[in-house]
Amino acid sequence: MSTPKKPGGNDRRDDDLGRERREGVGTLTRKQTKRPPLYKVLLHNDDYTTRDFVVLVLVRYFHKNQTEATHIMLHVHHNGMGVAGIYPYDIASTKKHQVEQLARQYEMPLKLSLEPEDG
Ligand code: TYC
Repeated sequence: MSTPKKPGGNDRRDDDLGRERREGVGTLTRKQTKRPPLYKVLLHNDDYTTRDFVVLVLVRYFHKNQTEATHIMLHVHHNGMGVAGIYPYDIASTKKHQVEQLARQYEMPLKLSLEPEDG
């Protein structure tokens, strides 16, 4: 049985396969649109970073609204870590560095890490 499709989801791999079948240029066509591996940006709990600072980071760098940001912050506070966002490696890495730099400026010990999305 095939995997059900998300309604309205743009499945680029399926589009590629269709084009490959028509044009017979599988390898080349697929290479151009293959999705990059994704990385989770993880936030780690600590005792000193303020809740407001974590919420600010989630709003400013990870485009969460106030409600979502507060929810994620509390999840990290209670469970030790949580996902701020999921991005291709370069974007994930840049966000990690930008937030760590901001945390350093505000003298907060906030730590972030990256983890491949698929394990
Ligand atoms: N534990 C912190 C406090 O009680 C809040 C906090 C939440 C810190 C999430 C870091 O990633 C974090 N002030």
